[in-house]
Amino acid sequence: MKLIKGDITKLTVDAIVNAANTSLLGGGGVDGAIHRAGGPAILEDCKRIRARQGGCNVGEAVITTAGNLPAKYVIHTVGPVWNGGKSSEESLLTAAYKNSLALAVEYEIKSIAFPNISTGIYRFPKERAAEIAITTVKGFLHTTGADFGVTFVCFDEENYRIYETLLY
Ligand code: AR6
Repeated sequence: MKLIKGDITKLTVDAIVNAANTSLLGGGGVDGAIHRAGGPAILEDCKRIRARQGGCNVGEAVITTAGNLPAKYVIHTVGPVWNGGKSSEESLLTAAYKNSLALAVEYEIKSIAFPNISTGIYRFPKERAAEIAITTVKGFLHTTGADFGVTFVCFDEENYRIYETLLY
């Protein structure tokens, strides 16, 4: 597992993960950045998925082209909106990481980069979100024996410091 500070749209990995919403139609934050940098092919794929299954539920994940990005795929997952912690937010965030990883295995992806899902517009407490992200990824790699590189990409300094403390 690797940690970097920066913009996930710049990474040359097999898949980058998007912190999307249930509509899959784009938004602000990292979602906005991915659609802006990747171009319209990503939204076209998202619309096809919407036509098929009506979007993406919280905790689930879908996969599209990465359009003009250096990555091959974008895995769109939907983290929970933080609502005080009593609305299954922790298990839904765990599911978002797990289901993204399961899709990665299915597509024979060898390298994947995650943003800090739910910790922006969705206001999930950053420290707890980082613990969940790291524990879930570690657990998944351990139990499945999956062999791929996972990069945590922190955009803001606060998240970067939290991950640095937890990982090293
Ligand atoms: N690269 C990596 N990380 C980024 C980037 C970037 N270019 N830009 C922002 N982040 P957020 P959420 C970080 O708000 O909380 C959208 O409108 C940011 O610092 O993007 O899951 C969706 O459509 C933060 O740590 O996602 C949804 O409606 C992290 O990405 C909603 O926001 C996640 O922040 C999802 O909210």
